[in-house]
Amino acid sequence: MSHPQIRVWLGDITRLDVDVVVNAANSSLLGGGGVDGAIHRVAGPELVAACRMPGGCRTGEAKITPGFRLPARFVIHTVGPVWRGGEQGEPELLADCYRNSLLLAERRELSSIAFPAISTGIYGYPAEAAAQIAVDELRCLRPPASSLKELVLVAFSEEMAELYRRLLG
Ligand code: AR6
Repeated sequence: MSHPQIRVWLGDITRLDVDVVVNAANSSLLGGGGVDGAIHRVAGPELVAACRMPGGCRTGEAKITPGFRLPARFVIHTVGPVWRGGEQGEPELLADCYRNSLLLAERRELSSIAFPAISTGIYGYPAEAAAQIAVDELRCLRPPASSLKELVLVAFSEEMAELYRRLLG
């Protein structure tokens, strides 16, 4: 089994020069606020055109597009769950976001991927519980033929970076 390196990076995900950045999108995939707005602003109008997919993207699923003007070659759009107290399947759906994004990156033979803290902004998921899910999913062993070498957890605040560092030990 393969064991990609996990690192924490503090800053704006749109500046990262990795193979693919993950976007915390909504099910329309047509843009929004938070990290989604930042990614669309930097990638340019071609991104919204590429995101016009029949059916959009359901919660927990992941779809890939080019990165256009971003330093990253691709964007994986995933839709995190809206926090409704934790009894509505939120943990499983959030884990699906990480799992399906990693699988999609492997299917495209990509080696580096960066994740924002999906659902922890506008969607209200408590930061510590969400960070634990992110760390658990990224720590899962990958298949021997996996292309993935580097997994980046992007924190947009010092608190989130500390949280990731603590959970990673
Ligand atoms: N780089 C890295 N992380 C960021 C950035 C950035 N440029 N900007 C914000 N974050 P959010 P959600 C962090 O709200 O909770 C949109 O409208 C932020 O601090 O972007 O999944 C979509 O269209 C937080 O930790 O995503 C959806 O409607 C994390 O990214 C909805 O928001 C996620 O916050 C999705 O909400």
